[in-house]
Amino acid sequence: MRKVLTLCLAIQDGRLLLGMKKRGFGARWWNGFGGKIEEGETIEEAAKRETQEECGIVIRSMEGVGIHEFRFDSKPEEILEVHVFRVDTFEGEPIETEEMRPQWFVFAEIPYDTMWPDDRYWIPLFLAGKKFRTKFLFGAGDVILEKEILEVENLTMDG
Ligand code: 6U4
Repeated sequence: MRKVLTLCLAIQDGRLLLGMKKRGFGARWWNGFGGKIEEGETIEEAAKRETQEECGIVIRSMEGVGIHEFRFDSKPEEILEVHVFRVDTFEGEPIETEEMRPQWFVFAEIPYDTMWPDDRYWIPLFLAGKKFRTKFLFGAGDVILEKEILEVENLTMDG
């Protein structure tokens, strides 16, 4: 079973916007904004809706830059297909919501130790403007058991 999710990361003035997830999946880690696709939505629409719900900003332009496939050895039949977007322009100021506490980080101070453990492997590619496809298998305690990080020219599913 494949679940499609979105993950939006905004860059402005050499800083990266992350949110401290206050509840749910990935709680107590700094993360991008995003979540599930609702019925009738495109992936892009879902990405914009979740970002607005979670930190108040309205995305005006973004680009799809990566696709992750996450698996957990406790649930091997399920693949989380996470579509990553780089948010280039938006309206409004990030605000704290029930789900997230947003904060800007200069690139040198990105808090990898309190982020999903895969982030340190692909956020540098993201910051360098690359496109990527990755696969990670997580074990108990969300440790990485297997990983594959590919830089790609485009994101087509069979590419
Ligand atoms: P709801 O139903 O909103 O309570 P929630 O448990 O908050 O669901 P969800 O599905 O909204 O979670 O969003 C999960 C978010 O976490 C998505 O933006 C994708 C992101 N994510 C999941 N696994 C990740 C991983 N290994 N590394 C990462 N982000 C991940 O950087």
